Parts: sequence; C-alpha cells; structure tokens
Amino acid sequence: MSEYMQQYKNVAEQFCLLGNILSIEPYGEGHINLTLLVTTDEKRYIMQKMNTRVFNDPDSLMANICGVTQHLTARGIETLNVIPTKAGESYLKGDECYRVYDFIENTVTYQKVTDKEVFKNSGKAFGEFQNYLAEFDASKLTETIKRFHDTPKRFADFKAALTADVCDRAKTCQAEIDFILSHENTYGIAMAGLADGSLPLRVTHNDTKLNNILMDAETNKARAVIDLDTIMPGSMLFDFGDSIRFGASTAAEDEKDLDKVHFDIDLFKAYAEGYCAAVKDSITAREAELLPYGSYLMTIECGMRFLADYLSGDTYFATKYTDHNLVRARTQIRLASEMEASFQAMSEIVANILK
Ligand code: ADP
Ligand code: GN1
Ligand code: MG
Repeated sequence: MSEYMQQYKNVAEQFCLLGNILSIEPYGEGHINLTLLVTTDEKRYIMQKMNTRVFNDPDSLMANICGVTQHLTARGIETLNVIPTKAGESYLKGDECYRVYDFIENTVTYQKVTDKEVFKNSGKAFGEFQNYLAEFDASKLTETIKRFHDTPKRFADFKAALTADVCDRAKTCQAEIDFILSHENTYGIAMAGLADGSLPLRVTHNDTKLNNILMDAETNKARAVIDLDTIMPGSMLFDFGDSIRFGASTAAEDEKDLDKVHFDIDLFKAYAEGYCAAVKDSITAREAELLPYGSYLMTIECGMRFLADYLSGDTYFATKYTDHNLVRARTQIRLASEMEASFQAMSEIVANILK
C-alpha cells in the first residue's frame, strides 16, 4: 500500500465516492493545495487537502466555489463538480480540511505552452469564463485573499520580507532585489484605475495560468477552467496578464537556465487573439490599452511574491528544492524586463485585433 494510500484512505472514505478505493497518489503541479488522485474500481476523483494557511476561511471559500460552479452548470458549462461528504457538507472540516471533485476525464493540463493553437484556445476559454462571471452576482462572493493583486501592497510585503531577511538570504539575490526595488514607480497603475473608476471592477478568476485549465485530450480545445479558489472582484488586466506571464514564455516558470527564458511575442499574439475575440463586446478602451501593462504587472508581481517567499524561508509556495522560489523569481524578472521592452509591439497587436 502506498504511503499516500495509508495516510488518506480514511479521509477519502468520508466522501460520497462510488466504488472501492484502489489507490491514492499525488497529482499535478499546483503550488498551493495538496492534490491527490483517488482511483476507485468505478471512477476517479481529485481530493485536495486545502491550504488553510493561505485560505483561512474555508467555509466562505467553498461557498464561493459552490456558487460559481452551480452558476456555470445551470448554463451547461463544464466545470468542477463538488462531491459532498457523507455528512452532506461541501468539504471535510477539521484541523485539516479536504474537498473532493470528480476527476474530469480525457483532459490534459500543460505546464508550458507547446502549441500556439492550444494557448489561443486557452485565451478564448478564459475570455468566455470572464463573460460567464460577468453574469454572476458579485455580492454573493467573499474575497478569499484580501488585496490579492494589489501590487503596491505586494511590494510592501516584499520590502517587509527583505527587511526581516529571516534566513539571511538577501545576500544571495541582490540583483533580483535591486530589480524589484527599482521598478516601484510602475506598480500602481491598475489599483489607481480601479480606485478612480477608469478601470471597471469585475468578477475575475485571478489565477489564470495554463495549468488551471483542462484541455480536451483529443481536440486540445478548452474543457474546463479549474482552480476556482481565487474568484473575486478584480480587473480584466489580472486575468489576461497572468495567462501571459505563464504562457507567453519560451520556458517553464522554474527554468534554471535563464538563456532559455524569453518573452515570446507570437505567443502573446495567439493568446490575445483568443481572449479578445471572447471579450470584444465588454472590454473597455482603457482595459485594451492596458493589456500589455497588465502582462508586465502580473509578471513582476509574481516575481516579487516568489522572491519575498524565498527571503521568508519558503512558507507560501510549495517548493521542491532549496532555491526553487529564487529560480522562479528569476524567470519572472527576465520576462518582465523583456516585456518592458516590448510594450509598443504588444500594443500594436492588441489594437489590430480589436480594430
Ligand atoms: P493548486 O491550487 O494547488 O494549484 P489546483 O486546483 O490547480 O491546485 O489543482 C492542481 C492540478 O490538479 C491542476 O493543475 C490539474 O492538473 C489537476 N486537477 C485539479 N482538479 C482537477 C479535476 N477536477 N480533474 C482533473 N484534473 C484536475
Ligand atoms: C499559485 O495555485 P496555483 O499553483 O495555481 C498562486 C498564484 C501564482 C502562481 C504562480 C492562491 O497558483 O497566485 O500566480 O502560484 N495562487 C495563490 O505559479 O497564491
Ligand atoms: Mg492551480
């Protein structure tokens, strides 16, 4: 019996699963929850140990997910299906919290873009997802992580981690620290736009990286947007930008060889074509103008979050080796600096698509 089977069989048995459990194994590449594949003699499920340090109000979190998935299901959109516990709850409460979803079969998740068409399809799907969320009553949502994409707040958190330097690691990443510090004057534009109303506040997904979408294994078209933990009020710039951050790169988020890491403008174009086609009726002129900036912002924000976590001793993102977060921060910084040099080209692409 596997180590995971021994540890988690009792947990899985508290959910309304069909069949007898055959195996439980770790699954996927998420950085936040512990994700397990549960196989029974009838079907497969995803069971997650929820990260309650990151999401400290699991009741509200699961109420958000149930609300959004019911909204989507009622419209015939494929989405996560929450499997209740035998006590009829949406998740198992305790010192550790768990939830179970149906495993969405015949799908794949990509950790890196290998095909422009797949990335374009993901853009279309995230754009359509934005449209579905526009019909969702925002007052029914709890903000699961406050100020999630408030970059000036993220920068303040970064500076606090740098000042504390609890692991004495600042000396190992001075160039990266200097990059983040020297770009302070670029961090405020999205929050300022939301504050003065020049950017509309929408309901957004907020974590739109490519591995948070399941693509059909045969057609490579998007099947379902997943990882619904961070659905909250936000800006379209966040959803567009985070997809570009992760996907419009020539390398994985944790590529160690920076010579392999480049911002790929053709991938930007492919995603923008898919996304903009889906949101063309709702995107405002100011949002369209700021899509390139949003891409840069989400990238450098993620870079400062990885670097802050490295400085704090890796307490937030799951890591596989000692300087994993530093490696991730470096790729984001490389991408952000290349994006800065490509604003004009990105703007022309967006303008052409939307004309
Ligand atoms: P995290 O919050 O840690 O990123 P996710 O909810 O994104 O966790 O899940 C991690 C990975 O597990 C996803 O990238 C995807 O590959 C896989 N996954 C999650 N839910 C399902 C599902 N219902 N069906 C198939 N695969 C899933
Ligand atoms: C985390 O949960 P996951 O792995 O899909 C993080 C995102 C980061 C991303 C970087 C709740 O996403 O904000 O952009 O890692 N999610 C949370 O890969 O913090
Ligand atoms: Mg995820």
